Amino acid sequence: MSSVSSVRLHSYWRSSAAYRVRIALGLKGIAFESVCWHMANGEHLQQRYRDLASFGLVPMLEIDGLRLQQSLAIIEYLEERNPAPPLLPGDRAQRARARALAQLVACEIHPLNNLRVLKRLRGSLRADDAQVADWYRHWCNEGFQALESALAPFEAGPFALGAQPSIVECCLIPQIYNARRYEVPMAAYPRILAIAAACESLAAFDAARPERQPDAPTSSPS
Ligand SMILES: N[C@@H](CCC(=O)N[C@@H](CS)C(=O)NCC(=O)O)C(=O)O
Repeated sequence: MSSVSSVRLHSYWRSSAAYRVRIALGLKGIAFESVCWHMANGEHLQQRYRDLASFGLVPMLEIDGLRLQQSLAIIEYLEERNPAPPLLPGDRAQRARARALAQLVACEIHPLNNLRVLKRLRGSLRADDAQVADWYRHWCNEGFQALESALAPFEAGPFALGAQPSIVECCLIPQIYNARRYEVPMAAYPRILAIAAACESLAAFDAARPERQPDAPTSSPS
């Protein structure tokens, strides 16, 4: 196995894209240090963060002398660097399916509900809290409906692709956290809920939870 020293994840406790990478690092058993940027206060928009992470988005992973951006690219890097346990299936067709399910969350749900999108709705488009929540739930439901029906025929479980968690759970579990935060009704998604329940007992998922991060507030946040 490669050296695991000096792995630093630039993160924010509530960033779901950072949460994906925390899960992947945990599943791979790669120790890391968190460098926290207070996104709600706009720290990720400051030049000192841009100097490190040119996209100005969280997460960024410092590893092997590299600075990696984009959570899915980071997870694929980790997969190639530390192949065990695999987060992608060995079979090419299954790999394509796994990536498609992960991207359904990361490319179809999350970008529409990102902090800067919600800020724009509240700001220049003058949406109120109820309208923003409605927007959030709408896109979350659209994505979860597609995901639920894509997952339903596969009964092997308990995870999306079978006996082990994969890149799909790295993306799905943080999105479920967000959905619960915005009170998206989840009863229509039994397969998604079953996958979430299977992940709950695993240490890597527990350690990656937002509330367990060093920058998580000790009292209940808004
Ligand atoms: N596609 C990117 C998304 C990264 C991203 O948008 N991260 C959010 C936090 S979850 C962020 O930095 N948002 C900043 C903003 O919206 O201002 C990835 O997967 O890493």
